[in-house]
Amino acid sequence: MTDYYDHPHRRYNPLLDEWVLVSPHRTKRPWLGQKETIPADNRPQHDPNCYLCPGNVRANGEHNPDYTDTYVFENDFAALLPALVGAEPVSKGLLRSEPTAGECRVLCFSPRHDLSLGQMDPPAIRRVVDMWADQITDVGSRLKWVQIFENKGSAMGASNPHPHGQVWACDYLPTLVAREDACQSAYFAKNASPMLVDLVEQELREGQRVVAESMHWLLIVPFWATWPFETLLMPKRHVRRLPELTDGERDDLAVILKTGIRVYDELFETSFPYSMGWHGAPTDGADHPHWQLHAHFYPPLLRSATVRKFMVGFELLAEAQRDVTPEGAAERLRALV
Ligand code: H2U
Ligand code: ZN
Repeated sequence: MTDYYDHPHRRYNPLLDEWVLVSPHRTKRPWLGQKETIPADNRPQHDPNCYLCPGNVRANGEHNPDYTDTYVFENDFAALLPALVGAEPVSKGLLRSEPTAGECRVLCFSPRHDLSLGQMDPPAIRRVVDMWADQITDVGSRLKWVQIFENKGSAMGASNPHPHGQVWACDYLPTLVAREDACQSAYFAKNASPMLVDLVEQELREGQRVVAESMHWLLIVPFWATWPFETLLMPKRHVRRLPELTDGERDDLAVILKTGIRVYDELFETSFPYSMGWHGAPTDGADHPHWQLHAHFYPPLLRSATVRKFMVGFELLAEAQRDVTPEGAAERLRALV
């Protein structure tokens, strides 16, 4: 019997209600694409020119304190600003806009300029987990969506190698989040169970897409992944938001984060670039039982430290596409755990 997953097929993404084209037979095609050069990485523990290192001056003239674990400050170049008094939506035929308000912060993961999140030790990563959860509680008390994320590596547009993440929080549900919300809500209405809690069960049963499993967490390459080594990290029990995580779940999260990032780094023997971020129930005061907390990792690399995937051509114009199957990607990552 031929496995139809060896042939071109489409896979459905139930979180975003969209499809991805999978073309596994194409993995043997010759590749003459761009080779990027990897800059040598021998960073000092403290860089006097880094605007995130302890004690240094930022763009606005402020000095960072001599912080010893994590440090949060308001982004000096925030993409979202406090509400503009009297601002109204505008609608002129097909042209619509609305005012938005929000808040942006920078999260320093460590005083050490030379480390990445994955190179920190688990107790230090645990403090980052606590910082993330505290941001949801604090900023979430004012705004309905708190997006926590990390851009790692210049390939993902990070402006500084100092280990750091960001918070962009807003008074509306952003496009992708609104779609995840609608999809999880429709699934819950139909199945009386949160979509991603059911997914954890199914992926544990099937096993082929599992990268790592711990007592409380599951790391998989989603069946519908669009980026070659995209992963999805979920708690095994139903948890809606980061602050709900228990002590044990937070410690365990620190360990599986370290494992996942180490495996990424080992895959192409490079400090693996990615954008990662947390999705949980909106912080608008409602219960949202359909929501399950999860983190997405979107890494751009395809076949080496220098060959990355670009979303171009058919993907920009028609539908996302991948060659290597999610099962093949998971197998390669799992072998390094
Ligand atoms: P990225 O490296 O992921 O781009 O994040 C760095 C953020 O730090 C970026 O959003 C902010 C930038 O606006 N920043 C400050 O807030 N103060 C500074 O002195 C420089 C950069
Ligand atoms: Zn630094």
